[in-house]
Amino acid sequence: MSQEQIEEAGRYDEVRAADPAVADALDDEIERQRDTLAMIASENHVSEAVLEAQGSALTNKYAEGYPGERYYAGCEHADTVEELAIERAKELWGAEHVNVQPHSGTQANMGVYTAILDPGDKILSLDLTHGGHLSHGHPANFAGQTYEVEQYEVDPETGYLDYEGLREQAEAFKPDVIVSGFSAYPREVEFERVQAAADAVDAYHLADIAHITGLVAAGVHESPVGVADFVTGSTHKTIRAGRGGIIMCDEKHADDIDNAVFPGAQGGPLMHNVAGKAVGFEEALTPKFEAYAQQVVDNAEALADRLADHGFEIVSGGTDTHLVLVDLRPSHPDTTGGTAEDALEEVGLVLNANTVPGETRSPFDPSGIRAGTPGLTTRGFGEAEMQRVADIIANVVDAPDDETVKAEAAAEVDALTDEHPLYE
Ligand code: DSN
Repeated sequence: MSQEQIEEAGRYDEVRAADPAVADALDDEIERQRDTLAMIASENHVSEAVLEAQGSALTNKYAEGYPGERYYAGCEHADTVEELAIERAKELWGAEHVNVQPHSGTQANMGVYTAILDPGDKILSLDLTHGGHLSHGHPANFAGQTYEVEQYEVDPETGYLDYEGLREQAEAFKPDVIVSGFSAYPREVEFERVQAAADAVDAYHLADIAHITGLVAAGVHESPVGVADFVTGSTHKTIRAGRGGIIMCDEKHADDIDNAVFPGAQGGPLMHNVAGKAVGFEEALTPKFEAYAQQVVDNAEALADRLADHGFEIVSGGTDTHLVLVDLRPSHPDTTGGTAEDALEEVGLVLNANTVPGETRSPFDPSGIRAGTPGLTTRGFGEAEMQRVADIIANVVDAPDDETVKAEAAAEVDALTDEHPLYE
């Protein structure tokens, strides 16, 4: 096909022929991603290559088991793809053993819990409102319902993890596992200090690096691999390898982890997603990805600095990672995170309302907003653009009902998305 024919045919013409309603929604989603600023800290834009791999015919294949030891015939190409994903992951993170089959970060955590805990065993993890994650033991999640959970908090004054406090809490609670790794913690995690707390009570240490997989792989964040007993992550956030999860551990835990994932917690792996992981990991094994990861962090710092200049309270005073957590209460006592999220979405900037340490509102309409830079950095944004983004956030949050302000902000979003196109 000529370029013109390809453009005319459109991205989803097979889907359109079979199902116009779904094709419309898929087209609209591409348009939405092109025309908005994706700042949900856990999101990113994968490459066309990862998209293609995830849309491949491997979706048809059952491959229960592991390469060379499957329960079904016809797995030779599934084996190739899974072996490539594993080898590349080992190289990226330096792990002895890798399981690439978890369907998500939560499934990866479930795999580790299944491998090492019995129902009623004890988990010590960070409170959700302080930046933890549901799968670390929230009462609404299987982990909270299956295990006995106690939670630690960040220091209310500094917003940093309190490693001494964690150790004291561990000595009192005597957990079977301490979970480190977070979904709304903007500072570098000192995994050795968490390990010291775990060692003090002879507990396992599970480091969930879902948010920072890419930063760790690129060496711009300390690595827990070789420190913690188990490292879990998701593969679609900072690592840009498409939706899924991953577990890393030493060889001595390999069989326990593999058996816990399959047949313990999952059935057939999503081999098309494993193919996406393989392709995304290959892309991440390049100097270009290292530069990307460093830019993600530089951009987050630029965003935090400019928001602070506008008078916003940045939790912990800044960031070392890909995300910025803003406590709106001191600067905008009458504006909830939900109001800010809605007004920003109206102008095309998509982030999420988030709880903050010492939360005084509800998780459904909390007091903060969380903004991440992985997606915008993939689009090619640098620090200068992040300052413009911070100005949009500040102007809209200062006047969420002012239509003139919002029209100006929407025009600036259009300018930024035009300057840095996506999925052309
Ligand atoms: N829901 C993701 C996040 O936004 O942090 C984590 O699973």
